[in-house]
Amino acid sequence: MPGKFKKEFHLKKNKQYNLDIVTVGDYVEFTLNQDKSGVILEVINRKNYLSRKAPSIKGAGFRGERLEQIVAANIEKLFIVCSADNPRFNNRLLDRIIVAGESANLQLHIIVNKIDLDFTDEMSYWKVVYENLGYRVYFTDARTGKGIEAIKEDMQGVTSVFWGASGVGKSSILNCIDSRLNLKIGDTSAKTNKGTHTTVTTLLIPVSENTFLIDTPGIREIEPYGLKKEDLHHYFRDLSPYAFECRFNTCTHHHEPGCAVIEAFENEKVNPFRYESYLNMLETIEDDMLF
Ligand SMILES: Nc1nc2c(ncn2[C@@H]2O[C@H](COP(=O)(O)OP(=O)(O)O)[C@@H](O)[C@H]2O)c(=O)[nH]1
Ligand SMILES: [Mg+2]
Ligand SMILES: [Zn+2]
Repeated sequence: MPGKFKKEFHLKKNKQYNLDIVTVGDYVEFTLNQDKSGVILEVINRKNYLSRKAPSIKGAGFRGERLEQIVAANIEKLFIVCSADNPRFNNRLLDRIIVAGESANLQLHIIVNKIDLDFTDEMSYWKVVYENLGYRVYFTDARTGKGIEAIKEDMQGVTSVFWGASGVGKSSILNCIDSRLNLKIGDTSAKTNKGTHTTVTTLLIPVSENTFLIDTPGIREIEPYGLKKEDLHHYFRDLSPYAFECRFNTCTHHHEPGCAVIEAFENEKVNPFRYESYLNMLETIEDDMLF
């Protein structure tokens, strides 16, 4: 991509701070050189994209604000990958990824991998919670291939991104889906019980003519980008129906009088872990964000 183009792009976007001018899944116009290298002339407008707040100082803008990091563009489905254990299932992280996926308008599915490590059957509880929200939940064991067939069927004909914490088994699952892939698999470090980052770049993998998979590096943290406190409930399917009945239309469902979400929580109409998760996310959204 020529440097001149980068500059023009930033001017055109009128200081809309995107870290990534071109990302995985983008369609581009390009010229092909004789040596088979290419020069990008134009990035076609994205239908949608999945993003988060850039995690580190590397992603800080000139005034210190954290920029948007785009994971992938032009996607239909997001398969959120969790593991039953090693690393331990974390419902708050799952809810954060759900918010990022919902706000990008993706079809969401949840994979609970390493189901062989669920000795207490805890995951059956969570399966019901998320299926009641309308998300399909797959139980898989990527080491034996158990449960992978259903995922294979549901990803036909679309572009799917696989996203989740490091070490949950994203690359292992993709290797099961297509044995030709041979993606590198990491070791979960016994010391921290956290995954090591084996997948370092995001890869778009063609499986068949219209079916594409995107493998992503694992994440430790996720904060959705550009979210306002009063909009967060839109991405919690179980809370949003109550939000219409709140006294104030700017209600954040935290402490406000006449809040129908709080009332629903108190009357045990919403799952307490989900409401807790909502509050936890609400707290991490800064009040005066620049958009
Ligand atoms: N017990 C168990 N281990 C798994 C399973 N799937 C993957 N693993 C292991 O988990 C580790 C991380 O896998 P990897 O695919 O690299 O995870 P990624 O970081 O999400 O891509 C590797 O040691 C895998 O062998 C599973 O279903 N059960
Ligand atoms: Mg990986
Ligand atoms: Zn409210």
